Order: sequence, then C-alpha cells, then structure tokens
Amino acid sequence: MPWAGIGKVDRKYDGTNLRVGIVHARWNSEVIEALVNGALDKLKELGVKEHNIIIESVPGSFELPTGVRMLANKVDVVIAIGVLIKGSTMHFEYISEAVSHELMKVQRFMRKPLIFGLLTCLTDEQAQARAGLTSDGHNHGSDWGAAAVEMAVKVEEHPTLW
Ligand code: RBF
Repeated sequence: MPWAGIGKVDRKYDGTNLRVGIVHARWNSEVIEALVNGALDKLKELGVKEHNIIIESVPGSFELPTGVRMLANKVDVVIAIGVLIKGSTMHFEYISEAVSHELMKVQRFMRKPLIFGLLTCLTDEQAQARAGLTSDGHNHGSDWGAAAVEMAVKVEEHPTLW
C-alpha cells in the first residue's frame, strides 16, 4: 500500500544532537525485536549517535506508559513499542484503549514528543507484516524512528509549545 506510512517528509531532519529513548514491551518478542531494530536503523541513518539512544524494556504493553515516564527526563523524545494481538477474551480491547489514552496523557505530562509504536493487530500475521517479517510487509519501526527525529527537531523549534 504505497499510501500507507508517514508519506513524503517535508524536509530533512538531522538527529545528530538528539537523545532518543526506546521503551518496548516483551510480549510477542519476535515482532518486537524486528520493530526495535527497524527504529534503531532509521535513527542511526538520520544521524542519532548510538551512545545517545537508551533502550528500556517492560513486561507488556500495559506497562509502556510507566516505562516512558522512566525515560522522560533523560531524552528528547521517546518511542513506545508494543504489540497487542487479539485473543479470545476482552484483554485486547481494554489494554489497547487504556494504553493509547495513557500514552497521550504521559506525553502532555512530560512535555516531550512521544511516538506511538503500539501495534493493535487482529492476527499474528498482521503483526508480522507490520514488522517487515513477511514478503509484502513493511517495518513500521523504521517510520517511528523517522517520526521521532522529525518531532524532536520540530518541538525544539517551538520552545513555548507546551
Ligand atoms: N501484552 C502485550 O504487550 N501484548 C499482548 O498481546 C498481551 N496479551 C495479553 C493477554 C492477556 C490475557 C493478559 C492477561 C495480558 C496480556 N499482555 C499483553 C500483558 C499485559 O500488557 C501486561 O504486561 C500484564 O497484564 C501485566 O500487567
């Protein structure tokens, strides 16, 4: 789907001086690992230095908002990565909605950009495709890396934003 994804970027963004936090859940670890690597590759491609990247893990997606707060003071932008896959009970609906709302609140609380890297998939195959693990898939982690650099630079240019 060529129209999906973050689209044509409006200008070049340079991550050379940025500190980036990645907090990821450990549930569905194969997909998580691919997403985190996709984000890391893109961050480095955009100039972010390895020593300026902090990676923290939490057990599951429900813990992501707390994990983000733990990194908030140490970095300029945080990427929160989790993979929720619908099962036969209602956990998926409750966790995905609660975590999405809480991540938005945490962003306002920390006054720093937060990148939403939570996949909410109906099947394992959907999750794998969005981590670039299928032949026709695309790694969304890469988009989140690009979004992190773009938003950190943009917010820096608007010091009175928050
Ligand atoms: N965490 C995820 O990140 N992805 C999941 O697909 C996922 N499925 C879960 C299903 C059930 C039934 C439960 C109880 C938890 C699940 N979790 C999942 C873990 C959840 O985010 C959290 O780590 C735990 O509930 C502990 O607070």
